[in-house]
Formats: sequence, C-alpha cells, structure tokens
Amino acid sequence: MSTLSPEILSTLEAQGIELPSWAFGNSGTRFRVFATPGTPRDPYEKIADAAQVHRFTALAPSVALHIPWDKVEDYADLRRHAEDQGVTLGTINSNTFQDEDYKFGALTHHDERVRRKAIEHHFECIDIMDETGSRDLKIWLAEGSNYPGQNDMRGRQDRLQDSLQQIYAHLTDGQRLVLEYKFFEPAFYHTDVPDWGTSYAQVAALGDRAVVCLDTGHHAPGTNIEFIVMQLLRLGKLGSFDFNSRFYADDDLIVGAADPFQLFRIIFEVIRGGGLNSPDVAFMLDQCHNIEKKIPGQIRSVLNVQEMTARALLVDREALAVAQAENDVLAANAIFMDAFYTDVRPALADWREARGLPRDPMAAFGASGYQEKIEAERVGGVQAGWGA
Ligand code: AOS
Ligand code: ZN
Ligand code: ZN
Repeated sequence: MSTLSPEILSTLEAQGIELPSWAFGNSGTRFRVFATPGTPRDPYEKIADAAQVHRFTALAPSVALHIPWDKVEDYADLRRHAEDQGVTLGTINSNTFQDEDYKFGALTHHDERVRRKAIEHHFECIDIMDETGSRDLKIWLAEGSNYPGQNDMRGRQDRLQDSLQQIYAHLTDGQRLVLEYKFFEPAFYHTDVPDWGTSYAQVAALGDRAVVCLDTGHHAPGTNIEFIVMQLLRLGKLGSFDFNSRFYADDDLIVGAADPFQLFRIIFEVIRGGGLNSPDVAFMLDQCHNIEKKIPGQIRSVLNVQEMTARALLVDREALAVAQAENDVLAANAIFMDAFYTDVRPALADWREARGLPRDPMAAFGASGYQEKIEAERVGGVQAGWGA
C-alpha cells in the first residue's frame, strides 16, 4: 500500500458511482442488437444485477432508472427490493424520444398538445421520485432539426424554458432538475440543448436546484472536457456526470477504455474544484454493453473510475502550485504526468483485501457462479431501449 496514503484511501472509501439500469439490458446499434444470455427480464432483475457490482467493489451503491423503460406497478416495492439487495434507487431519467408524438420535438414542440404531454411525463417522473426517494430528475432531450430552415430555433428555445419552468415548479424540496446536453444525434443539423452553455443558460434561469449534466461522450472531438468541468464547478452548476468513453461519436463504451488520460484530467479538475465526494455532484455511468457481458462490463467501469481517481489524488498539488507560480512549464507537467503514470492497481488490491473485498473483483465475480445462474434461469431478456 506504499503509494496510497491513509488520507487518499479514506477519500476513495467515500466514492460512490451510480449505475444505469439500462446498462444491464440488451443494447446495440441501429444495425443489430445482440441478445446476451442472462439479460434481465424486468427492473427487479436489473437491480439485482447492479447490486452484484456493488457487492464485489463497494463502489456502486445506487441505480438510476429510466421511465418508462423501468415502469413498475409499485415503486415502493421496487425500492424495498433495491434496499434488500444493498443498493438504493437514484436518478430518474425521463424519456421523450420513443413516442411517435415526439417526432418533431417534445418540450420544444410548437404544438401545445404535444408539449403538454411531454411536460406531464416529467410530472409523472417526479411522482415516481417521491416514491423511490430519488433526488434527481435527469432530462436529456433528443430534440432538434435536420435541415436549415426546418425550425425556428429561437422559438424552440423559448418554449424549452417555459416547459422547464413548469417542471421545475413541480419539484418538491430537495429534488433537483438536471439538464444534459449533447452536440448532435438524433438531430443532425441543430440540437436544442447542444452544449454546456445552453444547458447552463436554461438551468440558471430556473434556480438553484437546476443544474447541468455532463456526459463525457457528448462533445465534438478535440473538446477540452476538463475545462468545462472546471467552469461548471466554478459556477456551482455541475450537477452530475454521465461517464462513458468514445472513439467517434456517442459510443457509450466503458469509461476509461478509450482515453484513460482524459478521465484522469477530468477527475483532477473534479478534485481541484471540490466536486469529489460532494453531495452536489452525482457520478453516474451512462453506458451500453453491446457485445461484452454486462455485469463484468460495469465492474470494469467502476474500477476504472476508482483507479483514475486514485491516480488523480496522487498529484502533488502543492508542488504543482509552486511550479505553476514559477512558470516552470516542464516541472508542472512532470508533476501531473508522474501521478498519471503511477500504477495504483496493486495498492488498491491490497486495500480491498484489507476491507474484506476481493482483491480482484473481476475474477471474484467470474468465480461466483452468478453469471451461469442467470444464464440458466432467465430466458428472453429485455432490450435496454437503444437500437433496433
Ligand atoms: C443520450 O445520448 C444520453 O446520453 C442519455 O443520457 C441517455 O443515454 C439516455 O437517456 C438513454 O439511456
Ligand atoms: Zn447521457
Ligand atoms: Zn449519450
């Protein structure tokens, strides 16, 4: 445990990463959804699978739901089921992208009937939050247009603000509205919430309990995402992360798989900005496991976040501040890179063992027999909602 101080370990011990229920369902691309044996058949089974990730890592204490994908008769019962499994229900994600009525927009739609329907869907989500004990309502909008001239972008922005005002007014004390941005897809010309600035402008006009969600896969290639992290923390408006990684577009691959250094840089800014283990910033995964097994995919993901957090905590910030003040460019960069290049895996394995957790959660899950059991018991798992 030589590389990780007691202070770093106690910071790591407090880390919690929320898992998306949809990561446990079948997913794919528009070309094909490959069914995976053992896939959950309902929200109860998704939660049971998510609880396995927590059991082997102690890193994933809550599960985000997506409505209507995770619609159940009795949310109090689902909440009890989660608690019995050792996890809680977290963020409620609304869905205004799979209904024929939303072809040309939902919260921005010029047809009042459609816009009302979309607003009322969010009221329903808030009612569910009351039952699940969830704090955050996360809104990602698939709205926009494909051709120049197709829409009045300004009018849509005004209607979006009005819709969000109505939803925000419906929240009860302690609940938050979290608005996610994405630069394109499914709309290809303009998107109504394409960037952090638009999300910020929309939520700032609502009030203190409206914040921004930063999905790491939702930026143009080459974007300095850690700069956005810094800025949103500085403004007190970074409400949550959707972690994943990407090579090309919104690939939703395992966080830290495509660019571990980017994840390191992001987490460094989180630490610098006071966002690590802060109740104001929720750390979530937003991933799909199209070809790999889902539970190990999620275990790998939370371990990647933990490893990169440990490395970012190793940055000698005092020495860095001195080098920065002296304009010692190469020394500052070397301090940063030394931490990034430190292999923390053996120290984390020792620490896990000391806490009664498996040294190697991937291997321990593999040896547990859970995967074989669900593959034998479950037939006809549901699709996460993506692809067709
Ligand atoms: C869509 O691209 C966004 O990342 C959403 O956060 C999320 O993936 C969606 O709500 C469905 O899971
Ligand atoms: Zn997302
Ligand atoms: Zn996305």
